[in-house]
Amino acid sequence: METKIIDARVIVTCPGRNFVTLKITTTDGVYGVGDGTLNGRELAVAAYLQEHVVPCLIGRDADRIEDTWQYLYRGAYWRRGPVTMAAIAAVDTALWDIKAKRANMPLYQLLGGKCREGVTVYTHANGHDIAQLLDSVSHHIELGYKAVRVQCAVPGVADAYGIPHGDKPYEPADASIPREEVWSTPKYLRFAPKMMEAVRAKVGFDVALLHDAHHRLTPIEAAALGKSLEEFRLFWLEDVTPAENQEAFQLVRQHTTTPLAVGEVFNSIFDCQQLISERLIDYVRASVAHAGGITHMRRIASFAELYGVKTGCHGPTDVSPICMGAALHFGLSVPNFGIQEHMPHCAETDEVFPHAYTFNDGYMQPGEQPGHGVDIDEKLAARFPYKRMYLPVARLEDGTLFNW
Ligand code: EZ4
Ligand code: CO
Repeated sequence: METKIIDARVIVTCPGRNFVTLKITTTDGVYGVGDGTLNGRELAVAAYLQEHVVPCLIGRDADRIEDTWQYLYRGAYWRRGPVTMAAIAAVDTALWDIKAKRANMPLYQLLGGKCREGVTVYTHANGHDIAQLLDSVSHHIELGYKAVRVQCAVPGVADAYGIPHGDKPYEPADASIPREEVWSTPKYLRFAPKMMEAVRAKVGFDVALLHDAHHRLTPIEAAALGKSLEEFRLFWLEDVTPAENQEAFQLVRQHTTTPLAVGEVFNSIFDCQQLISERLIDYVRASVAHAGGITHMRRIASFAELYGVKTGCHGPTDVSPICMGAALHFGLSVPNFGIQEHMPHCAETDEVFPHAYTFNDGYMQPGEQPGHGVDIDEKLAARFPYKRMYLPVARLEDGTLFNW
C-alpha cells in the first residue's frame, strides 16, 4: 500500500545557533527529519520550504525519493542555488529517514551496507598564538582524534579565520549585523609554514594535519602556499581560492603536491564537475545539508570515484546533528570516503537533537537505530527562538571588501 506524506513541518530553532529542520509524517504514522540549515540565511530556506515545497509534498508517495528529488529540482524550473538545494536536502534526508525506519534498518544498510568499520573524523584545533595552538592540538589528540585541522591567529593580523573571540568556543556567526574583520594575505603566507613546522615538531608525522585557507588566496598565492607546506605533509589544504572559477585550480595543481580539498559552499554536482573530471582536487567537501541530500551526495561521490577523488564532507556546527547523522551513514557506505569533519555541537544543540551517533578513538559510528538515528525534541526546540546571526565580513588593510 502506498504510504503518503500527510504532514510536513518546518521547525526553526536556536539552541546556541540557528537550525532549520523539516519533519515529514506519513499515513502510517512514521516520521522523518531533514536538515536544511544555511548559516546566516536560515529563514530564506524556511520560507522556501514553507511556502513553495510543503504544499507540493502533501499527498505524495513517501517511498518515491528519487522522483520527489527530480520533482523539486526540475519542477522549480530555477535550478541549483544554496537556498533551493538546502530545501531539497531537507526533504530528501527526511524521506531517507522514513524509508529506513519503515525498513527497520539503520540508513547505511539501505545505502548498501558498511564499507569500513568506522567513519574517520577530523576536528578543529586553534590558538591565539602558536603555544595555544600546540596545546589545543595535543588536547584533541588526547581525546582520540587521528586527524586535526590547525588554525592560528597571524601575528599582526587582527582577525584570522578559525580563531575564537575571547574565551568562547569558536563560532563564526556571532553578530546580528556582520562583524568586520581585517585581513592580510602577505602576513598569512609568511606565517603559515612556521605554524605548520611548529605543529609537526610537536606531534610528529603520525597525526593527519589539515588546514583551511578559507577562500582568501589568488591561484598563484595558493600555489606558493601549497609549495611552502609540502614538507609538512598535510592531509589536505582547504579552500585555497574561491571555487566558482574551477579552472583556477589548474594553476594551483601544476605547482604543488599538497592535497587539495574544496566544496563546502557547493550545492550541486555541476559546481565540482571540472574540478573532479580534471583531477584538480583530492577531496570534495559538499555536505548532505547543502548539496541536495543523500540522493545528490551519492551522485557526487559516484562521479568523484571515477576520477579517484574522495569525499571530505563539511561538518561544522552550523549544520545540525541531523546532517551529521546522515553524513555518517553516507560515509560508512560510500566506497570513496576520505574523511568527515566533526565540530562537536554545544550541549543545548545536542539536547534538542537527540542522536544515536557516537565518537570513539578517532572514529564515529552512526548507531544502529532505524533511520538516520537523529531526532528533534520539538518542545525543547520551541524554547530557543530564532536569533539573527551573521558570519563576519573581511576587509583588506586598505578597506577593500574581501572574502571571509
Ligand atoms: O566557515 O561553516 O571548514 N569549515 C569551515 C566552516 C565555515 C562555516 C561557514 O558557515 O570553513 O567553519
Ligand atoms: Co572550510
